[in-house]
Amino acid sequence: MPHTVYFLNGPNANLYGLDKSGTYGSESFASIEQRCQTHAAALGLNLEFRQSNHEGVLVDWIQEARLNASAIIINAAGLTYSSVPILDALMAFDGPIIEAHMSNIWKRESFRHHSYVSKAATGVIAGLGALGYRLALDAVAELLEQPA
Ligand code: DHK
Repeated sequence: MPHTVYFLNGPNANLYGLDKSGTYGSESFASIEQRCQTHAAALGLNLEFRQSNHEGVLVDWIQEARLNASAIIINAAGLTYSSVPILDALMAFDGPIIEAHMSNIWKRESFRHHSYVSKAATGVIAGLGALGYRLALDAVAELLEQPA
């Protein structure tokens, strides 16, 4: 049975490629997902790639992952810096958790320098754009190969 990985994306991630500031590059969110799906398939992973603008929906999906997934990759976007409910849900998940950000959040405004998600994360990848998402998939593939 292939491992299932939930890749959860938070508010406004659907606007990647459209955002005028260029912070998140020019690739569309749909194209980023497609490249992640191709990479996950090559790694033998079953990928659930989802996006929501709503905190409670993300919490529901993290709880769902407890039953259906071996690992979580999460870019909680703006909720990274405020969401105790997302942190609490992640703390109840047993497998590896990778926190991923397109941008280098530590090079940006100071309000982006404290992440609640990091408290639950196995590791953090930031600043590499969509490449970081594929590296996050590489990381979970390796972590899931290791004996528990
Ligand atoms: C994405 C967002 O939407 C921001 O709110 C975060 C993150 C950074 C990213 O780099 O992917 O601050």
